[in-house]
Amino acid sequence: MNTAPGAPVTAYVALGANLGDAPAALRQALNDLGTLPHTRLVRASSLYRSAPVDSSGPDYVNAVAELSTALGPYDLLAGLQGLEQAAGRDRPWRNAPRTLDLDILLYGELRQDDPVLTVPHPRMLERAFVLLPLAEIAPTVVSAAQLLKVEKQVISRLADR
Ligand code: A4P
Ligand code: MG
Repeated sequence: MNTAPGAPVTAYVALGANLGDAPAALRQALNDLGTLPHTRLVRASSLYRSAPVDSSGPDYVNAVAELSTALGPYDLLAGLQGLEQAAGRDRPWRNAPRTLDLDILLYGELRQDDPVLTVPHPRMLERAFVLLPLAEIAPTVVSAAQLLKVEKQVISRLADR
């Protein structure tokens, strides 16, 4: 599935963690994203805190990063999974608490739905913990109507990145 790098594409990645020192894990991951091959970190949102949604354990810390990457979407996904592994990610069950989760929200204009990769991320529009940080760094990507739909979800801005 590995492909040669092509022209740079803008991709948005959601970061989440609710085990260990979650803010530290997210800050480390934001740095590490810029070290992926053919990839540059363009901007990063603040860190946000919210209760687990369809998950368990401590509150989550979430953020969104904008990347410029010449990696293809599957290579980017593999790179993100490598960073999750390096952060000690265990997968005992779906939606289990985690030290680091990195999901591709958007990859350019790509629309893809297969067992390995679905973009746009199928649950992103349901989640304030994705839409608020995404709107912070990419206000034109999220509409007011989309933000209105998640406005009742409790989420607080924790810190600058
Ligand atoms: N996969 C398919 N599409 C993608 C994509 N766009 N980005 C596949 C990343 N991976 C994608 O992921 C399972 C499989 O999804 C991968 O093998 C990949 O090929 P995973 O990270 O192992 O499993 P997961 O995290 O349990 O599933 P997923 O789908 O990431 O979970 P969700 O739906 O994103 O939910 N509550 C709060 N407050 N904050 C959170 O961050 N996160 C979740 C995870 C639940 N509740 C939360 C939070
Ligand atoms: Mg994931």
